[in-house]
Amino acid sequence: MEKKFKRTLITTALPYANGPVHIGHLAGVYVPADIYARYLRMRGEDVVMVGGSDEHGVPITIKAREEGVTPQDIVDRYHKIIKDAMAELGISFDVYSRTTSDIHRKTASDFFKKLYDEGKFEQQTSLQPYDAQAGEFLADRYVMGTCPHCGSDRAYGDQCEACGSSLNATDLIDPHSRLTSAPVTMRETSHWYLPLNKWEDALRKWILEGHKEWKTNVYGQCKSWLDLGLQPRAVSRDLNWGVPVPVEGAEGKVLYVWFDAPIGYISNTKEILPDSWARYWKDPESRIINFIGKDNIVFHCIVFPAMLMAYGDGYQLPDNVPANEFLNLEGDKISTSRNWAVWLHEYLRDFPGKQDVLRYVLTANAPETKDNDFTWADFQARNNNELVAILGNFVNRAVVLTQKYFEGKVRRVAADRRAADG
Ligand code: B3M
Ligand code: ZN
Repeated sequence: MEKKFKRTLITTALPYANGPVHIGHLAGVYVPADIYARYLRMRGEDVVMVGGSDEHGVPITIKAREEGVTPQDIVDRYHKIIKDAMAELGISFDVYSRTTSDIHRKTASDFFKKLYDEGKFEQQTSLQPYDAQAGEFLADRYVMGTCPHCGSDRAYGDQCEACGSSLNATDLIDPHSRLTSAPVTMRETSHWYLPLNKWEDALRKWILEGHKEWKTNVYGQCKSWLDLGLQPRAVSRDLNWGVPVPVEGAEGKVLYVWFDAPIGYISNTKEILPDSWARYWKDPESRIINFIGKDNIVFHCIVFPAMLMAYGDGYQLPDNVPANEFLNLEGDKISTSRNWAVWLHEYLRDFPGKQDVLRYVLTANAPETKDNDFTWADFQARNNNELVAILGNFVNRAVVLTQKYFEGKVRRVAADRRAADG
């Protein structure tokens, strides 16, 4: 039996504010989430859609370093570009905020503090990658090397994008620093770890037994993760950009970006609904749906749920995590660093007034079950053959026949009628 919910919280993955958004982000996350939110609203349901920029983490500091500006300059620039472009495309966020907001810093900091005070973390001293030439610890993405699983030589210290496996920097073969290209050395430092292993049984039960209806790509990734066995995961980093770790003796340490970012969904809900936000998070009659891309599955299905379980206090886990596959561009993987993308803000500039054409093409060609390809030839064909010829003709005939047989009058649709009846 399908359970009936009173309200729905739709979350959309928070794009890193280290660049503008492109059609891959749109097809994977924002257009499908927007369609779903609009559909529920049309049915008169209580729905809130939250989004915002992910403004912490190494992608931001790498970009700032490349340009010789501050991380704050980078996030201010791209947050505005992303926010304006999403609004112009008509993505109907109820809030589009940012993880550098005061409310988010406080929410994330308090979240960590509660888990810390309750002894939910393990503190471990370990050897971490260090760039002796730069005199800095190297977080995740500053380390590059060869993936021990698939052999790709472009794997990062937290994840291999070629095969999707999640990594620790110490797993990499021949790791080197992206700052100076120097070989990575190891130096001792102390961090807090969330013992995912302690939540493994609960996660297994919740996902593998409780959510067999999830998309096969999502369920399958979760299953292989769980079958490999979960390990404690560090939730702090030696970095000078992020939410400071709110405990004594943690100078120079910030929350790991993947610890603070999903808490952004909570902060953003609080920001627009300061009095009623908890209804969307803690009422068992509410449901939470996380729209994400496939590279974010483990964080949304394993790590964040484990954080919420550890926190307790009535927080609900997502009811579903619809993750899309990737959209390629003209047969090649979209890449910010190679500037191989159709950027939303540029599309909006080059095709003024044509928001719906892009939305239609990305929907018709959505990478729901496999990676799909966007080509300009297909864009043109769908515009000319499907929108202009088929839809245009359909609308034209409907209008002509309505004039001819119904005196040009149209019956109200149900949602309209409800609104009119007040
Ligand atoms: N910013 C990763 C990404 O853009 C990350 C998502 C955060 S969602 C809480 O792929
Ligand atoms: Zn790999």
